Amino acid sequence: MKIEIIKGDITKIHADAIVNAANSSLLGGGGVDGAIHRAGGPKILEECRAIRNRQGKCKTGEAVMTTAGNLPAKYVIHTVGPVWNDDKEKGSKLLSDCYKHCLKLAEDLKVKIIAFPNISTGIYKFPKELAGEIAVNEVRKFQSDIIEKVIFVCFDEENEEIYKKLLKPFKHQ
Ligand code: AR6
Repeated sequence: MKIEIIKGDITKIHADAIVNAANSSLLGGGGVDGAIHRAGGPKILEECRAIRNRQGKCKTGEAVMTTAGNLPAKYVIHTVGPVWNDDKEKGSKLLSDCYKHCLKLAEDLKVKIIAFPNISTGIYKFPKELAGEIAVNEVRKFQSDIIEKVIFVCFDEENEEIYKKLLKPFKHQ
């Protein structure tokens, strides 16, 4: 699996799936969630509502999928990251679960290229360095014959620098 870093807006990315850092209501919010719903249009929210009606809220660490409305991607995989509350062990486990469940769901959807935002590092205040370590570890651990490329989309410079540093040792593999 190739890993790439892009600095920018995930709603502009041409991937088979982009990941949304949602909340358990699945009904939208601020940050990347707001941007995805704004750019993707009402179809995404409609599908999120249908999921809620079917299975209720999405628990922290879990993931669900919708189509991507007007976005260039095919699918949006909505995952709910943990809110940082100083419990490093519990938070780390839940954030790892987000990446694992998104990758698993992407495989089920036969996704070749998937783009992740820096889940939980905005409104949910998860420490960026730790979140980056978890993201890179989970992606590197995940063995897939289906997913060919994972893109980490960093919106802010701090995250971009963190990811560059974390991925430097693997650059020539
Ligand atoms: N493209 C890529 N990354 C982005 C974009 C974008 N357009 N906009 C923001 N980011 P956040 P969270 C980055 O707050 O911390 C929502 O209200 C941002 O810089 O979007 O998981 C949900 O509904 C940060 O690095 O998500 C939840 O209630 C990263 O995306 C809550 O926020 C995540 O920041 C989830 O909080």
